[in-house]
Amino acid sequence: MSITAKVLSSSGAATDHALRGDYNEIAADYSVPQDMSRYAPEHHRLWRFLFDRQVKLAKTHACKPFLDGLRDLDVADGVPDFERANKILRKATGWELLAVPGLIPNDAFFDHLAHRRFPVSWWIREENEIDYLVEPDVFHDFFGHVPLLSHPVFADYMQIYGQQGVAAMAAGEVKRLSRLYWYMVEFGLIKDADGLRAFGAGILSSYGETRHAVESPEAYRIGFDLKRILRSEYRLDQYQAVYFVLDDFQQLFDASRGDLLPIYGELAALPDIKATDRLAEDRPI
Ligand code: HBI
Ligand code: FE
Repeated sequence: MSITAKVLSSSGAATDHALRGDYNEIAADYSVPQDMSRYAPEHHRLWRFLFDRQVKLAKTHACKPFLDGLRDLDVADGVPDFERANKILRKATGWELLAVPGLIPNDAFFDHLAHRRFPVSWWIREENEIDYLVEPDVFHDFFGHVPLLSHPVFADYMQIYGQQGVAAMAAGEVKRLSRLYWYMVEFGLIKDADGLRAFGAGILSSYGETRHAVESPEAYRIGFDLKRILRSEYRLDQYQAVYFVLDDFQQLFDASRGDLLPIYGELAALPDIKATDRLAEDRPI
């Protein structure tokens, strides 16, 4: 099997087309060097366009730890140099970034997280796909995911998630656990001192979804519930129908740290919940 076929079959990838990245020069852990000379002026210009548009909106729509982390990274000028960011991250929480060609298989992805390494796609999207792309690029991965890695509790949560991923693979429960990544790390909301704010990377790297998730009366927002999340299907190609809202990151960490096998066992007897379902026991926010 080719490398990209292996990645596609085991990454939970949302794609039915060939992967964009070049997987020919990867190391055993799927990393590649981030060669800054590969970025042309138009790539930096596109980063600045996305960055400026998103940072304005984030000021009123993102939670404070995200904004603090983003400010400390100081990446307004162009596609960030991961080594420079690593100096900041290592000092803050011990995390580091590693460049990858795109999606990587689940086992490699979970192993990196379990060791406090976050894989970041090095390439940036094209001008004609500013608002929607299928695979994660450097703007999604870096702007969306990296700022919160400097928050101590969220940083610990991401490592726990990687460890849970390794355990879920052994138990054949990756599909269920992936819903936790989706509804929290990608599409999570939090209620903080400023009100309802976003922290998920899928939200905060998207102009449209940031407004939809935080402002839209059509969005269904309910209190965090681990079992409800693990049972809930999700949408790949539309804004989410439901968002889960944390009280704080400690709540997420506490719910996710124990042995999840008994919970998977309990949920096996229950039906999945459709992405658009609204249940009587939900706690609307
Ligand atoms: N690879 N680069 C990359 N980024 C991801 O977010 C990612 C991945 N491989 C697998 C994967 N995600 C999923 O396993 C999880 O999100 C559950
Ligand atoms: Fe992501």
